[in-house]
Amino acid sequence: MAKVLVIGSSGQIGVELIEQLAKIHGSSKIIASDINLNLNRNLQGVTYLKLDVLDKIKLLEVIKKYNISEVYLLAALLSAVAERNIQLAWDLNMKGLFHILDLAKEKYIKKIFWPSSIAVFGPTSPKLITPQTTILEPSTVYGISKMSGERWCEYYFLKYGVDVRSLRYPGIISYKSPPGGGTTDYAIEIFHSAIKKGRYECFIDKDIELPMIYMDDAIRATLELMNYERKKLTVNSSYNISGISFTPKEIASCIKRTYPNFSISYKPDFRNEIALSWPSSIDDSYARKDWNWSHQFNLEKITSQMLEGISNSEA
Ligand code: AKB
Repeated sequence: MAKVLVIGSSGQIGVELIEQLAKIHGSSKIIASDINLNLNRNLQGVTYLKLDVLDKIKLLEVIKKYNISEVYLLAALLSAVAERNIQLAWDLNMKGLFHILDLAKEKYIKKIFWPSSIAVFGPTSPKLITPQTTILEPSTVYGISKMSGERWCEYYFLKYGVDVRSLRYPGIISYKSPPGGGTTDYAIEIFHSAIKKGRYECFIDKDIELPMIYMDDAIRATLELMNYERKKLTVNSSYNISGISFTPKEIASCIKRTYPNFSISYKPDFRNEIALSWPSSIDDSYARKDWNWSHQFNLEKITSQMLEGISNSEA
């Protein structure tokens, strides 16, 4: 029986995606791999493997051994850490993708999910309701790798018929697993800090509005896209996807409704520049039209889920 391989399974998205994939396919069908396995989070029945996506020989071995048909390639360096590790970011974000695309071209894999990001947009892209097709001049290492990756995904689909599907994720908010070095991470740190310390020092300015999505919506979008009929999909690179948009000031005032003494201060660092280069809001009408996408979590609902989830997990 064909199986599903998740590469980068210990990361923020990986941990929650594995849970959902195990529910859909059965845990014995899921192979979870990461270069740094987090053995505390193991799900019963799932096979956990240490795997470096840059090691193509081992990758092929795993794909053959477990009869993998579908791959979720989540291993990547995000925007903030990528700025400090340019070469590693390029190697991991691009070579990892090439390995998987080539294995699909050689017919070892049938279907791929590869996440792109709103980081493909840059200072010259329209800032508001940023369209699916527009100027893409990213100013970050991460954004450059995601933009190039999108072009390669479309190329492999058109030239070789590789079934690769992708979403341009906004900042993803969740509490079950820590985020991995992105610019939108402030919108997660703020909840942990509100509960533990009653205050938060934010690394981007109070009025910078960024697109965000709650993890449950992001996972649902991913699985909906992966299970939709390929011939009905009209975007072969990566779909814009949107949940909500807010500023640090807005999220802080939402937290204050539950924690009236919570305070926020601002000390922008290099991540402020990155945030300024990204859109404030996203037009995801292609996703809505092509596969009926719609988000379910607004800021109030996200805030209550985050505060409750973090409090319960720390109790
Ligand atoms: C980041 O901040 O780097 C990521 C992203 C928007 O892709 N969360």
